[in-house]
Amino acid sequence: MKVKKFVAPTLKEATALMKKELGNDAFILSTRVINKRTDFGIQKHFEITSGVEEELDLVLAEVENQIPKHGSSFSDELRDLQKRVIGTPSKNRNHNDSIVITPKPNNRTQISSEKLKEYVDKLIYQEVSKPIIKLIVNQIKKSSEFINPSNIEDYVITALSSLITTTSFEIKKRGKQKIVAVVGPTGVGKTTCIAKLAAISKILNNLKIGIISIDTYRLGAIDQLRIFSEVSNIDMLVAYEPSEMPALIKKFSDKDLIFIDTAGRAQRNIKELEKTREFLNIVKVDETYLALSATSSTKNLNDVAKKFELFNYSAIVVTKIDEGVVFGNILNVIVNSQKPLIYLTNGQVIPDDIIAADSDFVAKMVITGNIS
Ligand SMILES: Nc1nc2c(ncn2[C@@H]2O[C@H](COP(=O)(O)OP(=O)(O)OP(=O)(O)O)[C@@H](O)[C@H]2O)c(=O)[nH]1
Ligand SMILES: [Mg+2]
Repeated sequence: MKVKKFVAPTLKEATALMKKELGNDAFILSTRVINKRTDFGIQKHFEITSGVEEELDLVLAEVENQIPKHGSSFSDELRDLQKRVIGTPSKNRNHNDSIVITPKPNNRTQISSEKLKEYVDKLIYQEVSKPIIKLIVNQIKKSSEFINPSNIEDYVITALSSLITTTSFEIKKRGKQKIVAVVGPTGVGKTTCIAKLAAISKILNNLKIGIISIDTYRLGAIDQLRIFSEVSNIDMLVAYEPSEMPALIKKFSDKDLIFIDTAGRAQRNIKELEKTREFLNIVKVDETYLALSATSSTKNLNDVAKKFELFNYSAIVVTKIDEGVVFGNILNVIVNSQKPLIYLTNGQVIPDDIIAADSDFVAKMVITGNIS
Protein backbone atom coordinates (compact mmCIF):
# COMPACT_ATOMS: atom_id res chain seq x y z
CA MET A 1 0.00 0.00 0.00
CA LYS A 2 1.18 3.49 -0.88
CA VAL A 3 0.78 5.95 2.07
CA LYS A 4 0.95 9.74 1.73
CA LYS A 5 0.13 12.84 3.78
CA PHE A 6 -1.81 15.86 2.42
CA VAL A 7 -2.20 19.23 4.19
CA ALA A 8 -4.80 21.93 3.33
CA PRO A 9 -6.80 24.65 5.12
CA THR A 10 -9.98 22.54 5.00
CA LEU A 11 -10.67 18.85 5.13
CA LYS A 12 -12.45 19.10 1.80
CA GLU A 13 -9.39 20.63 0.13
CA ALA A 14 -7.04 18.05 1.65
CA THR A 15 -9.31 15.26 0.38
CA ALA A 16 -9.41 16.85 -3.08
CA LEU A 17 -5.59 16.96 -3.13
CA MET A 18 -5.48 13.30 -2.15
CA LYS A 19 -7.93 12.23 -4.91
CA LYS A 20 -6.07 14.31 -7.49
CA GLU A 21 -2.78 12.63 -6.73
CA LEU A 22 -3.77 9.10 -5.71
CA GLY A 23 -7.03 8.67 -7.60
CA ASN A 24 -10.55 7.77 -6.54
CA ASP A 25 -9.52 4.49 -4.88
CA ALA A 26 -7.46 6.34 -2.24
CA PHE A 27 -8.85 6.33 1.26
CA ILE A 28 -8.19 8.26 4.48
CA LEU A 29 -6.27 6.40 7.16
CA SER A 30 -6.26 9.23 9.74
CA THR A 31 -6.76 12.99 10.06
CA ARG A 32 -5.42 15.59 12.50
CA VAL A 33 -5.40 19.33 12.93
CA ILE A 34 -1.97 20.95 12.80
CA ASN A 35 -0.66 24.48 13.20
CA LYS A 36 0.97 25.66 9.98
CA ARG A 37 3.10 28.79 9.50
CA THR A 38 1.72 30.80 6.56
CA ASP A 39 2.18 34.33 5.19
CA PHE A 40 -0.69 35.32 7.47
CA GLY A 41 0.86 33.83 10.62
CA ILE A 42 0.07 30.49 12.28
CA GLN A 43 -3.10 28.95 10.88
CA LYS A 44 -4.99 25.75 11.61
CA HIS A 45 -4.71 23.20 8.76
CA PHE A 46 -5.98 19.68 8.24
CA GLU A 47 -3.50 16.90 7.66
CA ILE A 48 -4.80 13.67 6.25
CA THR A 49 -2.82 10.48 6.00
CA SER A 50 -4.14 8.56 3.05
CA GLY A 51 -3.48 5.26 1.45
CA VAL A 52 -4.10 3.59 -1.83
CA GLU A 53 -3.79 -0.09 -2.56
CA GLU A 54 -1.38 -0.71 -5.37
CA GLU A 55 -2.71 -2.86 -8.18
CA LEU A 56 -0.73 -5.91 -7.11
CA ASP A 57 -1.96 -5.52 -3.53
CA LEU A 58 -5.50 -5.67 -4.86
CA VAL A 59 -4.69 -8.92 -6.64
CA LEU A 60 -3.17 -10.30 -3.45
CA ALA A 61 -6.26 -9.32 -1.47
CA GLU A 62 -8.34 -11.13 -4.05
CA VAL A 63 -6.14 -14.23 -3.72
CA GLU A 64 -6.79 -14.21 0.01
CA ASN A 65 -10.54 -13.98 -0.54
CA GLN A 66 -10.79 -16.56 -3.28
CA ILE A 67 -8.97 -19.47 -1.71
CA PRO A 68 -10.72 -21.19 1.16
CA LYS A 69 -8.92 -20.77 4.44
CA HIS A 70 -7.49 -23.89 5.98
CA GLY A 71 -6.12 -24.94 9.35
CA SER A 72 -3.26 -22.83 10.58
CA SER A 73 -3.05 -19.10 10.10
CA PHE A 74 -2.19 -18.02 6.61
CA SER A 75 0.55 -15.58 7.64
CA ASP A 76 2.21 -18.30 9.73
CA GLU A 77 2.17 -20.63 6.74
CA LEU A 78 3.59 -17.95 4.48
CA ARG A 79 6.33 -17.02 6.95
CA ASP A 80 7.21 -20.64 7.42
CA LEU A 81 7.28 -21.23 3.66
CA GLN A 82 9.44 -18.17 3.03
CA LYS A 83 11.85 -19.25 5.75
CA ARG A 84 12.08 -22.75 4.34
CA VAL A 85 12.20 -21.96 0.68
CA ILE A 86 14.09 -18.72 0.53
CA GLY A 87 15.90 -18.44 3.85
CA THR A 88 17.55 -21.79 4.16
CA PRO A 89 19.10 -23.35 1.09
CA SER A 90 18.35 -27.06 0.88
CA LYS A 91 21.12 -29.48 0.11
CA ASN A 92 18.80 -31.25 -2.30
CA ARG A 93 17.89 -28.10 -4.18
CA ASN A 94 19.11 -28.57 -7.72
CA HIS A 95 18.19 -25.04 -8.64
CA ASN A 96 19.05 -21.54 -7.61
CA ASP A 97 18.34 -21.28 -3.92
CA SER A 98 16.35 -18.11 -4.13
CA ILE A 99 13.35 -17.42 -6.25
CA VAL A 100 14.36 -13.83 -6.77
CA ILE A 101 15.09 -13.66 -10.47
CA THR A 102 16.93 -10.67 -11.78
CA PRO A 103 16.61 -10.27 -15.51
CA LYS A 104 17.61 -6.99 -17.09
CA PRO A 105 15.15 -4.11 -16.59
CA ASN A 106 13.05 -3.42 -19.62
CA ASN A 107 11.46 -0.27 -20.91
CA ARG A 108 8.21 -1.93 -21.79
CA THR A 109 4.97 -1.54 -19.91
CA GLN A 110 4.87 -3.26 -16.55
CA ILE A 111 2.57 -6.16 -16.02
CA SER A 112 -1.08 -5.22 -15.59
CA SER A 113 -3.09 -6.53 -12.70
CA GLU A 114 -5.39 -8.30 -15.22
CA LYS A 115 -2.44 -10.25 -16.63
CA LEU A 116 -1.19 -11.10 -13.17
CA LYS A 117 -4.66 -12.18 -12.16
CA GLU A 118 -4.78 -14.49 -15.18
CA TYR A 119 -1.78 -16.37 -13.74
CA VAL A 120 -3.13 -16.26 -10.21
CA ASP A 121 -6.36 -17.79 -11.54
CA LYS A 122 -4.37 -20.53 -13.27
CA LEU A 123 -2.57 -21.34 -10.02
CA ILE A 124 -5.86 -21.35 -8.09
CA TYR A 125 -7.43 -23.65 -10.71
CA GLN A 126 -4.43 -25.98 -10.42
CA GLU A 127 -5.03 -26.08 -6.65
CA VAL A 128 -1.66 -24.59 -5.78
CA SER A 129 -1.74 -23.82 -2.07
CA LYS A 130 -2.48 -20.27 -1.00
CA PRO A 131 0.90 -19.58 0.67
CA ILE A 132 2.69 -20.64 -2.52
CA ILE A 133 0.47 -18.39 -4.67
CA LYS A 134 1.13 -15.50 -2.34
CA LEU A 135 4.85 -16.18 -2.41
CA ILE A 136 4.84 -16.11 -6.22
CA VAL A 137 2.77 -12.89 -6.32
CA ASN A 138 5.13 -11.28 -3.80
CA GLN A 139 8.09 -12.23 -5.96
CA ILE A 140 6.38 -10.74 -9.00
CA LYS A 141 5.77 -7.57 -6.99
CA LYS A 142 9.43 -7.36 -6.06
CA SER A 143 10.54 -7.84 -9.64
CA SER A 144 7.63 -6.08 -11.33
CA GLU A 145 9.89 -3.64 -13.19
CA PHE A 146 11.45 -6.58 -15.04
CA ILE A 147 8.25 -8.36 -15.94
CA ASN A 148 6.14 -7.72 -19.00
CA PRO A 149 3.30 -9.61 -20.69
CA SER A 150 5.69 -11.57 -22.86
CA ASN A 151 7.96 -12.87 -20.09
CA ILE A 152 5.51 -13.34 -17.20
CA GLU A 153 4.86 -17.00 -18.03
CA ASP A 154 8.58 -17.82 -18.02
CA TYR A 155 8.94 -15.88 -14.80
CA VAL A 156 6.14 -17.77 -13.06
CA ILE A 157 7.47 -21.10 -14.31
CA THR A 158 10.98 -20.27 -13.06
CA ALA A 159 9.60 -19.12 -9.72
CA LEU A 160 7.53 -22.31 -9.34
CA SER A 161 10.41 -24.45 -10.53
CA SER A 162 12.74 -23.05 -7.90
CA LEU A 163 10.32 -24.26 -5.21
CA ILE A 164 10.54 -27.86 -6.42
CA THR A 165 13.54 -29.71 -5.08
CA THR A 166 14.65 -32.69 -7.09
CA THR A 167 17.19 -35.42 -6.71
CA SER A 168 18.51 -38.07 -9.04
CA PHE A 169 19.23 -41.73 -8.85
CA GLU A 170 22.88 -42.61 -8.91
CA ILE A 171 24.63 -45.93 -8.97
CA LYS A 172 27.93 -47.05 -10.36
CA LYS A 173 28.43 -50.47 -11.85
CA ARG A 174 30.74 -52.51 -9.64
CA GLY A 175 30.47 -49.81 -6.99
CA LYS A 176 28.94 -50.39 -3.60
CA GLN A 177 25.71 -52.37 -3.69
CA LYS A 178 22.62 -50.21 -3.29
CA ILE A 179 19.32 -51.21 -1.64
CA VAL A 180 16.23 -49.20 -2.55
CA ALA A 181 12.77 -49.66 -1.02
CA VAL A 182 9.52 -48.19 -2.30
CA VAL A 183 6.73 -47.54 0.20
CA GLY A 184 3.33 -45.92 -0.11
CA PRO A 185 -0.44 -46.27 0.03
CA THR A 186 -2.32 -49.07 -1.72
CA GLY A 187 -2.44 -49.25 -5.50
CA VAL A 188 -0.40 -46.13 -6.24
CA GLY A 189 2.01 -47.94 -8.55
CA LYS A 190 4.88 -49.03 -6.28
CA THR A 191 5.41 -52.43 -7.91
CA THR A 192 5.09 -50.98 -11.42
CA CYS A 193 7.61 -48.29 -10.54
CA ILE A 194 10.08 -50.89 -9.27
CA ALA A 195 9.57 -52.97 -12.43
CA LYS A 196 10.33 -49.89 -14.58
CA LEU A 197 13.43 -48.94 -12.58
CA ALA A 198 14.66 -52.54 -12.49
CA ALA A 199 14.23 -53.00 -16.25
CA ILE A 200 15.92 -49.66 -17.07
CA SER A 201 18.82 -50.37 -14.71
CA LYS A 202 19.30 -53.80 -16.27
CA ILE A 203 18.85 -52.91 -19.93
CA LEU A 204 20.29 -49.41 -20.12
CA ASN A 205 22.88 -49.51 -17.34
CA ASN A 206 23.76 -53.17 -17.51
CA LEU A 207 23.43 -53.55 -13.75
CA LYS A 208 22.80 -56.79 -11.90
CA ILE A 209 19.37 -56.45 -10.29
CA GLY A 210 17.54 -58.34 -7.57
CA ILE A 211 14.02 -57.73 -6.30
CA ILE A 212 12.77 -58.73 -2.85
CA SER A 213 9.04 -58.66 -2.27
CA ILE A 214 7.68 -58.36 1.23
CA ASP A 215 4.12 -58.05 -0.05
CA THR A 216 2.73 -61.36 1.09
CA TYR A 217 -0.42 -59.51 2.10
CA ARG A 218 -2.23 -58.65 -1.14
CA LEU A 219 -3.67 -61.53 -3.15
CA GLY A 220 -1.68 -61.90 -6.37
CA ALA A 221 1.07 -59.45 -5.41
CA ILE A 222 3.82 -62.06 -5.52
CA ASP A 223 2.53 -63.49 -8.82
CA GLN A 224 2.54 -59.98 -10.32
CA LEU A 225 6.26 -59.61 -9.56
CA ARG A 226 7.10 -63.22 -10.38
CA ILE A 227 5.70 -62.86 -13.90
CA PHE A 228 7.69 -59.66 -14.39
CA SER A 229 10.82 -61.32 -13.02
CA GLU A 230 10.45 -64.24 -15.44
CA VAL A 231 9.71 -62.09 -18.48
CA SER A 232 12.56 -59.67 -17.76
CA ASN A 233 14.95 -62.28 -16.41
CA ILE A 234 15.48 -60.43 -13.14
CA ASP A 235 15.95 -62.47 -9.95
CA MET A 236 13.27 -62.19 -7.33
CA LEU A 237 12.95 -63.44 -3.74
CA VAL A 238 10.14 -63.26 -1.19
CA ALA A 239 10.43 -62.49 2.54
CA TYR A 240 7.59 -63.64 4.77
CA GLU A 241 9.15 -62.49 8.04
CA PRO A 242 11.54 -59.63 8.87
CA SER A 243 14.04 -62.14 10.23
CA GLU A 244 14.44 -63.65 6.73
CA MET A 245 15.65 -60.38 5.23
CA PRO A 246 19.41 -60.57 6.01
CA ALA A 247 19.66 -64.03 4.41
CA LEU A 248 17.90 -62.83 1.24
CA ILE A 249 20.19 -59.81 0.97
CA LYS A 250 23.13 -62.17 1.35
CA LYS A 251 21.77 -64.32 -1.49
CA PHE A 252 21.82 -61.18 -3.62
CA SER A 253 25.39 -60.27 -2.66
CA ASP A 254 26.41 -60.31 -6.34
CA LYS A 255 23.76 -57.71 -7.27
CA ASP A 256 24.58 -54.06 -7.94
CA LEU A 257 21.08 -52.98 -7.04
CA ILE A 258 18.34 -54.54 -4.90
CA PHE A 259 14.77 -53.25 -4.90
CA ILE A 260 12.42 -54.01 -2.03
CA ASP A 261 8.73 -53.99 -2.96
CA THR A 262 6.46 -53.37 0.02
CA ALA A 263 2.75 -53.95 0.58
CA GLY A 264 0.48 -50.94 0.07
CA ARG A 265 -0.65 -49.54 3.40
CA ALA A 266 -3.25 -46.98 4.40
CA GLN A 267 -1.46 -44.15 6.15
CA ARG A 268 -3.77 -44.40 9.16
CA ASN A 269 -2.89 -48.02 9.74
CA ILE A 270 0.11 -47.32 11.94
CA LYS A 271 0.30 -50.96 13.11
CA GLU A 272 0.74 -52.22 9.53
CA LEU A 273 3.17 -49.43 8.72
CA GLU A 274 5.25 -50.48 11.71
CA LYS A 275 5.21 -54.08 10.48
CA THR A 276 6.57 -53.02 7.09
CA ARG A 277 9.19 -50.93 8.83
CA GLU A 278 10.42 -54.00 10.72
CA PHE A 279 11.29 -55.64 7.39
CA LEU A 280 13.23 -52.59 6.23
CA ASN A 281 14.94 -51.83 9.53
CA ILE A 282 16.57 -55.20 9.78
CA VAL A 283 18.70 -54.54 6.67
CA LYS A 284 20.54 -51.41 5.68
CA VAL A 285 18.25 -49.79 3.13
CA ASP A 286 20.17 -47.02 1.36
CA GLU A 287 17.23 -45.13 -0.08
CA THR A 288 13.48 -45.31 0.52
CA TYR A 289 11.10 -43.67 -1.92
CA LEU A 290 7.54 -42.73 -1.09
CA ALA A 291 5.18 -43.31 -4.03
CA LEU A 292 2.30 -40.84 -4.23
CA SER A 293 -0.45 -40.73 -6.82
CA ALA A 294 -0.88 -37.52 -8.81
CA THR A 295 -4.62 -38.11 -8.64
CA SER A 296 -4.82 -37.57 -4.86
CA SER A 297 -5.79 -34.25 -3.32
CA THR A 298 -3.25 -32.03 -1.59
CA LYS A 299 -4.77 -32.84 1.80
CA ASN A 300 -4.44 -36.57 1.21
CA LEU A 301 -0.91 -36.27 -0.15
CA ASN A 302 0.20 -34.13 2.79
CA ASP A 303 -1.29 -36.61 5.23
CA VAL A 304 0.39 -39.58 3.55
CA ALA A 305 3.71 -37.73 3.32
CA LYS A 306 3.54 -37.01 7.04
CA LYS A 307 2.41 -40.46 8.24
CA PHE A 308 5.03 -42.23 6.11
CA GLU A 309 7.79 -40.15 7.71
CA LEU A 310 8.35 -43.11 10.00
CA PHE A 311 10.18 -44.71 7.05
CA ASN A 312 12.51 -41.73 6.88
CA TYR A 313 12.03 -41.74 3.11
CA SER A 314 14.57 -39.81 1.10
CA ALA A 315 12.56 -38.89 -2.00
CA ILE A 316 9.13 -38.90 -3.56
CA VAL A 317 7.97 -40.67 -6.72
CA VAL A 318 4.80 -39.16 -8.15
CA THR A 319 2.86 -41.77 -10.09
CA LYS A 320 -0.01 -41.62 -12.59
CA ILE A 321 0.56 -38.07 -13.82
CA ASP A 322 -1.19 -39.24 -17.02
CA GLU A 323 -4.36 -39.51 -14.93
CA GLY A 324 -3.97 -36.12 -13.23
CA VAL A 325 -6.23 -33.21 -14.11
CA VAL A 326 -4.56 -30.54 -11.98
CA PHE A 327 -0.99 -30.59 -10.71
CA GLY A 328 -0.73 -28.04 -7.91
CA ASN A 329 -0.98 -30.96 -5.48
CA ILE A 330 2.44 -32.24 -6.61
CA LEU A 331 4.05 -28.86 -6.01
CA ASN A 332 2.28 -28.50 -2.65
CA VAL A 333 3.42 -31.85 -1.28
CA ILE A 334 7.02 -31.38 -2.43
CA VAL A 335 7.18 -27.96 -0.74
CA ASN A 336 5.27 -29.10 2.33
CA SER A 337 7.15 -32.35 2.93
CA GLN A 338 10.56 -30.82 2.21
CA LYS A 339 11.47 -34.02 0.36
CA PRO A 340 12.85 -33.97 -3.16
CA LEU A 341 11.08 -35.44 -6.15
CA ILE A 342 12.99 -38.26 -7.83
CA TYR A 343 10.64 -39.67 -10.52
CA LEU A 344 7.30 -39.12 -12.19
CA THR A 345 5.47 -41.99 -13.82
CA ASN A 346 3.16 -41.37 -16.76
CA GLY A 347 1.54 -44.65 -17.73
CA GLN A 348 1.40 -48.40 -17.33
CA VAL A 349 4.05 -49.36 -19.89
CA ILE A 350 7.13 -51.01 -18.39
CA PRO A 351 9.78 -49.62 -18.64
CA ASP A 352 8.91 -46.64 -20.86
CA ASP A 353 6.51 -44.66 -18.70
CA ILE A 354 8.83 -43.08 -16.18
CA ILE A 355 10.48 -39.65 -16.20
CA ALA A 356 13.44 -38.48 -14.11
CA ALA A 357 12.40 -35.55 -11.91
CA ASP A 358 12.73 -32.19 -13.60
CA SER A 359 11.46 -29.16 -11.71
CA ASP A 360 10.89 -27.07 -14.88
CA PHE A 361 8.77 -29.89 -16.30
CA VAL A 362 6.60 -29.98 -13.16
CA ALA A 363 6.33 -26.17 -13.07
CA LYS A 364 5.12 -26.24 -16.69
CA MET A 365 2.60 -28.95 -15.81
CA VAL A 366 1.26 -26.67 -13.10
CA ILE A 367 0.93 -23.68 -15.41
CA THR A 368 -0.34 -25.45 -18.53
CA GLY A 369 -2.27 -28.36 -16.99
CA ASN A 370 -0.51 -30.62 -19.53
CA ILE A 371 2.10 -33.31 -19.17
CA SER A 372 3.66 -32.94 -22.59
N1 LIG B 1 -2.22 -44.70 -15.68
C1 LIG B 1 -1.22 -45.16 -14.92
N2 LIG B 1 -1.36 -46.32 -14.28
C2 LIG B 1 -0.34 -46.76 -13.51
C3 LIG B 1 0.87 -46.03 -13.38
N3 LIG B 1 1.68 -46.73 -12.54
C4 LIG B 1 0.99 -47.83 -12.19
N4 LIG B 1 -0.21 -47.87 -12.78
C5 LIG B 1 -1.26 -48.88 -12.67
O1 LIG B 1 -1.80 -48.84 -11.37
C6 LIG B 1 -2.23 -50.13 -10.96
C7 LIG B 1 -1.57 -50.49 -9.63
O2 LIG B 1 -0.17 -50.58 -9.83
P1 LIG B 1 0.77 -51.37 -8.86
O3 LIG B 1 2.17 -51.16 -9.31
O4 LIG B 1 0.33 -52.77 -8.69
O5 LIG B 1 0.50 -50.57 -7.52
P2 LIG B 1 1.06 -50.90 -6.07
O6 LIG B 1 1.28 -49.59 -5.38
O7 LIG B 1 2.19 -51.82 -6.12
O8 LIG B 1 -0.22 -51.62 -5.43
P3 LIG B 1 -0.28 -52.45 -4.05
O9 LIG B 1 0.96 -53.25 -3.98
O10 LIG B 1 -1.53 -53.27 -4.16
O11 LIG B 1 -0.38 -51.46 -2.95
C8 LIG B 1 -1.84 -51.06 -12.10
O12 LIG B 1 -2.97 -51.24 -12.92
C9 LIG B 1 -0.75 -50.28 -12.83
O13 LIG B 1 -0.65 -50.65 -14.21
C10 LIG B 1 0.99 -44.78 -14.08
O14 LIG B 1 1.99 -44.07 -14.02
N5 LIG B 1 -0.09 -44.40 -14.82
MG1 LIG C 1 2.48 -53.68 -5.23
